[in-house]
Amino acid sequence: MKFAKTMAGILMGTSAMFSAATMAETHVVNASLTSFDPLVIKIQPGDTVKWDRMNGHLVNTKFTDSKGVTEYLPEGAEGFMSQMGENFETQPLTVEGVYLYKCDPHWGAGMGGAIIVGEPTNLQAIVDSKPKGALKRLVKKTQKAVE
Ligand SMILES: [Cu+2]
Repeated sequence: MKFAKTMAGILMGTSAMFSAATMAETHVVNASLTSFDPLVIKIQPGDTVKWDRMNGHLVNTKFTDSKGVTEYLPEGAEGFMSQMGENFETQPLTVEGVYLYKCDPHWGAGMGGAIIVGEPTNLQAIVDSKPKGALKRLVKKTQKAVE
């Protein structure tokens, strides 16, 4: 009897892991000229994002301005930076919230994007930081996507 119970526990644990693994998706964002398509992407926690057609582009979550370097990520999430031209794929994004990134060579042309993992927990905090310029436009588009 005890054995049967243990086996059931193991089987249940295994199937839970299996379903989490099969449900995780990889979402593709294409770089095209000086924009990302889709510009805002909504995914579930545990999913990954992969960028394609990245020749001449990169993705970077570090934004530099007169105040220094800022990352617009949910609390506890890790940023990322790809190599130039790399069709980069993130680790599974498990922390819910908004992740902003940009392409450094084309950020002057507004080449940035947003990943929304689950609920946009930190979006209001980003809005409250009063972003300017291209960042402000990116935040506006992110707000539009969650309306
Ligand atoms: Cu670019």
